[in-house]
Amino acid sequence: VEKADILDEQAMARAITRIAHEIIERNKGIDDIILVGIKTRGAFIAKRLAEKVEKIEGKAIKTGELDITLYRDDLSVKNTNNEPLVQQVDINHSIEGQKVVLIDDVLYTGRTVRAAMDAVMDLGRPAQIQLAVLIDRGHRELPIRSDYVGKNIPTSSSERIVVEMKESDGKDRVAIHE
Ligand code: 3GP
Ligand code: 5GP
Ligand code: MG
Repeated sequence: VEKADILDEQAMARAITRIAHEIIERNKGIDDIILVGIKTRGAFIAKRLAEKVEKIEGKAIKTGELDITLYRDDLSVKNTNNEPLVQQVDINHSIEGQKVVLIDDVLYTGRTVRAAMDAVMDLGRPAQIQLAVLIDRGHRELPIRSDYVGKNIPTSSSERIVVEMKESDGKDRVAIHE
């Protein structure tokens, strides 16, 4: 059951534009940055951020992708024994001394981000790892926070954030479902 719309197409575009500016400002440019999207929708957000950043700075930014699958019977239920598993690492740049910005659509327990950080650090020693998410829905189970947030949405554990993006869903929209 749909309860509320959180972001429409325009609001999502504005959030991504703002985060692009924040990434550039905080890092004083983009020379030592790699944007790494967590599939599926995190990778779409990463691609949109990369396009935005490249337009603003007038040069290319390094990008990559991680495929991390969660083994949960019920995706809305936390506190299961199942952990996210890194399936594929697609980062064709040296990590050494780079600032890696992980990007996901929704931040929840933080376990996926932890798995992503492990995968990145297996490749080398980054100077920093930062995190950007479109939605922070709370309920962290690890000491993880996002450096860049599109919107904070306090949720109950039984609620779900539905993220639709043009690349996979034909439209851009974020809503809460019960
Ligand atoms: P995403 O890969 O684009 O993030 O995990 C598969 C999909 O299920 C995710 O798409 C996400 O949109 C959706 N989903 C909704 N709630 C959850 C959740 O609590 N955990 C996980 N892993 N996915 C969820
Ligand atoms: P985690 O619990 O590890 O922070 O999140 C697990 C994965 O599921 C992440 O990729 C996250 O984006 C996604 N996720 C968690 N909760 C939700 C949700 O309510 N809606 C959507 N669309 N994705 C979610
Ligand atoms: Mg996700």
